[in-house]
Amino acid sequence: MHIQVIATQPFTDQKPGTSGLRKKVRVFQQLHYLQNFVQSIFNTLEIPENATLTLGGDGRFYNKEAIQIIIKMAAANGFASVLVGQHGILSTPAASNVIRKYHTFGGIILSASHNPGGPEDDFGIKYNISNGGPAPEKITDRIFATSKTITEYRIAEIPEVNLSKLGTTVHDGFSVTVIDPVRDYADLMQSMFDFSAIKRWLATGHRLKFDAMHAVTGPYAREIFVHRLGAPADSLMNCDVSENFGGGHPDPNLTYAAELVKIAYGAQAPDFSAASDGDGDRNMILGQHFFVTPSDSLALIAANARLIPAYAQGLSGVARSMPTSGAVDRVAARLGIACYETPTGWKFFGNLMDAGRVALCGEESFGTGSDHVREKDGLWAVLCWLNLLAATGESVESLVRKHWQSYGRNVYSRHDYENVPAAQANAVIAHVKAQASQLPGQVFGAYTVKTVDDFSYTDPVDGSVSTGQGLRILFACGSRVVIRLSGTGTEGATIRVYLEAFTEDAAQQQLDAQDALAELIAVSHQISLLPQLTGRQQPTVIT
Ligand code: G16
Repeated sequence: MHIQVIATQPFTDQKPGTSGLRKKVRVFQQLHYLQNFVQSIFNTLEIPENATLTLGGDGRFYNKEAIQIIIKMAAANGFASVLVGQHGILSTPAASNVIRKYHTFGGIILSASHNPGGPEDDFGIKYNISNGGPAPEKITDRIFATSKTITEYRIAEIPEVNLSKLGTTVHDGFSVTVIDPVRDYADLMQSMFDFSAIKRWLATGHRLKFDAMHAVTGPYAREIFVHRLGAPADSLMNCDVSENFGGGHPDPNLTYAAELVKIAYGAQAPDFSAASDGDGDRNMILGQHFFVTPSDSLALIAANARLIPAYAQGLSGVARSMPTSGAVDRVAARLGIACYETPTGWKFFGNLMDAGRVALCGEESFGTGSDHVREKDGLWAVLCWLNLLAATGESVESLVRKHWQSYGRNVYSRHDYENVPAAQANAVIAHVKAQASQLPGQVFGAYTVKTVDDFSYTDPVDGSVSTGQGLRILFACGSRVVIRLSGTGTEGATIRVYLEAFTEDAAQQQLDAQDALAELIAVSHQISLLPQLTGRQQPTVIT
């Protein structure tokens, strides 16, 4: 096999964010840009003999071209083989499953997740390690450092692989196997959940609507919900994968999944509606005229996990990201199991799961998952809910309301201010930081500030420390405001303001979250001066 060594110049902006490197497609299309980053990944790794790389993406624009380049670079950098999803497509949780099931050395996942796709939109790439999870910070930091000094990359001269045809091709001892992306994943799901009970639930007049948002989970949803669980074909919507996600924003929340939300709040609303995102790791759960916040979803799954065959023996522990509400903490306390609070980013859960400390994790950003893989998993979350509905015979709304009655309600909302000029966003953060020492003790209406800090995390397994993970304003009554900048955007900055108040009052629990949090929202503006510093009066997205 002939290997070309191509001279290149470093780029200065290849720092992985919350979940890999995300940039506009046009940035990735610059000469050598993708290749530099891939070579930086490979240079960072010690690739053993006979190593296999898992490879796949969410099918967005530029996926196919990038896959061919990465296959050739894997061949030139010492990998013995590559397992690639058919058409170059693997959902993120399915890729994690492939890495684990076939014990591959690691994986490259091409995805910008919930960000829009197309020639003018976003692309992304991240490396997952052999446990199937996103590379931890110590590896992503090394990749970034390498990208700043890189001078050449290696690429093999082998023919393009026919990604549509399942099977193996070999070039000078280097093999590429195109695998069925759906079967292994669907088998895993069937082994974890009570498919017979869900099937019965669906056969006895209950209706489900699943929106794949023109993204990667379409074929998985068809196999699982229609072929294996017997749901009618019209239970699915937007299930054909498109390179630009039908021109939409494949982010399953109340704003961007508006088509599904309209159905779930309509006259003929299905019993259960759900959506997932671009690469299939996020989920949104809806009942009839009822939205379940991701934080509540996590708490409810934890509280009822024993009804799901995979967790019938109970959970070892749970974890949530810092901005996620404390609802799951209350469940963990009652169950007498450990609960960990990590920074935003699924990569922080990996060590806890590998050490057997937690079985269930979740984030307010519509991510829930368990130790069956090392990524959050949208369809898994949907199946958790279907299993709980089938096992209890309750509706989504009654399950959640009963949960609140029993545990109290962590009223919760996140306000996003997208595409803010970076200088303005930084000014908001700087303004809060500057007051950190004076705020404690100050009274804002019903709220007295208790502490203000910038969250830092020491991984209990390997002792690594991550600082600067989000400003926390904690109030004496237990309510809190968290402010941080997103690490996944590609344009300007996104300010995220997370608002949480706990109530055991039954009347308060009935309120819409925005009404219940109205005063706290006003206090957050008063403290951060966000409206004045950004000129934004309203968030772009409320979840
Ligand atoms: C990624 C990470 C998540 C994180 C989310 C939001 O999700 O995997 O752990 O919660 O981004 O991060 P940020 O608030 O920094 O934008 P995904 O679905 O985009 O891969």
